[in-house]
Amino acid sequence: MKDKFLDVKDEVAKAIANKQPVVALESTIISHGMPYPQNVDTALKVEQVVRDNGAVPATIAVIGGRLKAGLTEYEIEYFGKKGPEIKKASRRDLAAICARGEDGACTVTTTMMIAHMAHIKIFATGGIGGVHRGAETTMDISADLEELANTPVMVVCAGCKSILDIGLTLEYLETHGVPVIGMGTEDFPAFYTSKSGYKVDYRVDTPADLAKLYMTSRDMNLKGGILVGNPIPDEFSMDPGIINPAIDKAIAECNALGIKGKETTPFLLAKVKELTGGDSLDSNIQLVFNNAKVAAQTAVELSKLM
Ligand code: PSU
Ligand code: MN
Repeated sequence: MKDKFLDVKDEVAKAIANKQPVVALESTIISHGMPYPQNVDTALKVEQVVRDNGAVPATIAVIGGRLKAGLTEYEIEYFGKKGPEIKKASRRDLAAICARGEDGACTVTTTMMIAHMAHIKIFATGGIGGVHRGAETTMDISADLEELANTPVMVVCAGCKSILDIGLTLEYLETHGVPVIGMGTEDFPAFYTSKSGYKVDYRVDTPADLAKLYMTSRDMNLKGGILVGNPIPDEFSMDPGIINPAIDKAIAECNALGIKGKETTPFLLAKVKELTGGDSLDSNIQLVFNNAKVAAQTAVELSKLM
């Protein structure tokens, strides 16, 4: 399918037209979230996990000024190789990137936007952006939260990293009316570990219940998305005694170097990975697979309700 700005890959367009399950996947995680070649390998495997669980994957990106819902293997490889050279595209970048015919890596924000344009309802990622520690002076609050407040896509993530102020992130989501759901848990997960010390609003135990919740929100015409915190499986969870000091050190270095704005999150992600000697990357990959599985199963249940 083609329109003025958006290209929906044939397989994805067919699935959407036939009310079959589709799961959106983001591309910043490929270009900025992981190193090459693990990023390409993971991106392709995540698509396979979505397929194995009965849904069609649609990795979302901007290529040559076109919004893409669904990438080819070649395009995923291209994205992974170019890595952080590709501009990280948030909401404010989208028009400029398209007007200039450039490439853009889609964050949670722009993946939600493009998924919604393409009528995709469920999106799986690793972690979302949020309110940064020290935001009371820097005002660094991810546009992801604003998008969750406004765009009706369900985002399945493993919570957020404590590179953020998780408590303030949840406060912000509450203010903006975003339901925060725990998949099989009352605890909001902290990405590398299953518990952040904060509670979710509601616990849900099955993909069918997630699908029903999403449908109810849409039927009620409520604006905004739903955030699902799906904890990292125990066997891949990290030792808080290792990950927490690494995060603290990464933040201290970030502040000392005066890194600001959109560079902050990619810097922190890379630093944490460096400080944990690759262990954090393994956990990161596994939790993305786990989110893709839950998202695909939810999309399957959702297609039964449509
Ligand atoms: N947090 C992670 N992994 C990620 C990101 C955040 O644990 O890959 C990426 C996502 O694409 C997210 C973006 O949408 O960073 C948020 O960036 P910022 O904090 O600049 O809004
Ligand atoms: Mn920011």
